[in-house]
Amino acid sequence: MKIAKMLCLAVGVALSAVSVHAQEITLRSADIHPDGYPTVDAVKYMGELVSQRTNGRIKIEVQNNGTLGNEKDTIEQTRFGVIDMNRVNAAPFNNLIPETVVLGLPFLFRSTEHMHNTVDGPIGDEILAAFEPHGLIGLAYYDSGARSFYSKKPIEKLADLKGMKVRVQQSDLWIAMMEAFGANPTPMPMGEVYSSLETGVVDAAENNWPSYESARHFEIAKNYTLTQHSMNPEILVISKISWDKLSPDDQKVLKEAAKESVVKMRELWSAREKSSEEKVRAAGVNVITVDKAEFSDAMKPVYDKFITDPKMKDLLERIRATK
Ligand code: BDP
Repeated sequence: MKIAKMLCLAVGVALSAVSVHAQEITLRSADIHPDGYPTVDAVKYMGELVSQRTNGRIKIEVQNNGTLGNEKDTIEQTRFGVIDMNRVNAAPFNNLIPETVVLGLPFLFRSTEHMHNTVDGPIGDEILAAFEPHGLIGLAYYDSGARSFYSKKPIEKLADLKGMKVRVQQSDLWIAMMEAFGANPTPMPMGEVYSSLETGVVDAAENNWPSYESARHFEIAKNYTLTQHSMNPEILVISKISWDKLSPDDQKVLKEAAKESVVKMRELWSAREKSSEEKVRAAGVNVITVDKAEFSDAMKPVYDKFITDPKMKDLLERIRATK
């Protein structure tokens, strides 16, 4: 009798362990971009891989279009486990995680290849590791091309930015950068930029071709000036609270799928950069080329302000030395 009872108990424990193990997990992932934007499709692709590799047990549900809120707010919600995953540009992390600042520094990356070599190697890993004390696990970097100005009045030289009200992302680095360009920075979330351009709250903003096109800012700010002042990448994170609930095996599946989604994203990105550029050119946007040296020469105060301690100096030096 006693043995039978014990057996029953053992079977019961084993069964409950199985059911806990087999529990379905749906990870909600935030993105402000619309359907079809490369960041959105990359995380969906990662979700397909994860679902295949866990026999449908773990799913990623991408909630894009900013339905979960603006980037700064969703970062906070991700830190507190309200949102599981988040794909955000590096800029809104800057004030929270100083290591991320180096990635956005003006005229730092010499080429897409230089940026890839930096984020794909030990420097990239080191910056992702800096997320953990802030309740976030950095999973991957995605491309974001180069950011350039767009404005109602054409910007043809540095002096044209003088006093211009320019929307920036919510980051002290970006505020300082605009001040160094001579502009008047107005930080705000991406979702407010269209109406702010329309009503004249700002005269200009800056972004890559795909965002300029997908957010339809080209309809109002019809001059696009190829300053290409920053190649700040996108970052995919998962809440540490959600992460710690996963088994080490599941964590491995997620990490690998995230890495593989980077390869896919880079293909999607280069195609989208071209198609977005074609679309806005066809819509009659005035594309302006400038003397980039004039703009980059004005950036010394930004480096002086943010690259002060030995850690940041070292990071910057190693990025510069990267091929
Ligand atoms: C886009 C990024 C997005 C940022 C946006 C912005 O993909 O994450 O929110 O720029 O400027 O390029 O706010």
